[in-house]
Amino acid sequence: MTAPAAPSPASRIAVVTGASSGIGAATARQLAEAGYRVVLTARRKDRIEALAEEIGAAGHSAVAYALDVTDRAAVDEFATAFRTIGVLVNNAGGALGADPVATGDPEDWRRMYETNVIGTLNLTQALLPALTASGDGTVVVVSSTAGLGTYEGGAGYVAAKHGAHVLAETLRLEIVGTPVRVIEVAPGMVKTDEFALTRFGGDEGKAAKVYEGVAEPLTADDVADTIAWAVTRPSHVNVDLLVLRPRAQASNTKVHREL
Ligand code: 8X3
Repeated sequence: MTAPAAPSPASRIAVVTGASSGIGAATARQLAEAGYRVVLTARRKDRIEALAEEIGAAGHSAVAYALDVTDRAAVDEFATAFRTIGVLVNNAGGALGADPVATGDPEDWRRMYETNVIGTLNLTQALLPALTASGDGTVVVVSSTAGLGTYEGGAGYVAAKHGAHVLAETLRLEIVGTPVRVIEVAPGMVKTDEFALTRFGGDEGKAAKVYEGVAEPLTADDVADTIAWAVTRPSHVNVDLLVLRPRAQASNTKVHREL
């Protein structure tokens, strides 16, 4: 097995979006442990500041920067802080609603496109020069199995995640030959504190139903582990796309539930 590659000095900074909870927070912790200086971004400043403190107390390096990925002016301002960075993890995003196409709220669709696609576009465009300047950059797009296939009630989210998937795939084509690789990680059912709750507007009953009877949904740590693994492969290795699901989930529509 190839040992994890230690980040070179020019590529030691890793920016993680949506780092205030779930997959983003877990990824930040793991990249910090892998030797990166982690820049935590999210809208909720108090959360990322607490996480930066926690990572610092564990003997690693992290700073917090409050940022809304959909605010392009703020993203551009953020990017001026970096001459070089090694890793950008585009994790911010999420689902809103699970309505059929016939009745879905266009505003939910718009917001999902904004966070999952435009947010990723904003950060990637703004930081690509610094990733390239490092001589060894990695863009990670945390998409979803919803980016690869659809399911009933999922169209708004599925459409947005397909957008994120296409962004990753196209960017890889366009920047081949530069010292930047593009990794897409597509998780299936992950049980985090907020994903399903946010999707269902805070309705705990509906959120719980998502995972009902599923033996072991993935955890944020499972996904973070995969991201950290892919990022720490030697520079010439590009893990294009990694799909991960819990064992109990065979597809977007085939989930084993013990009820
Ligand atoms: C989460 C996977 O199945 O809720 O990105 O769309 S799913």
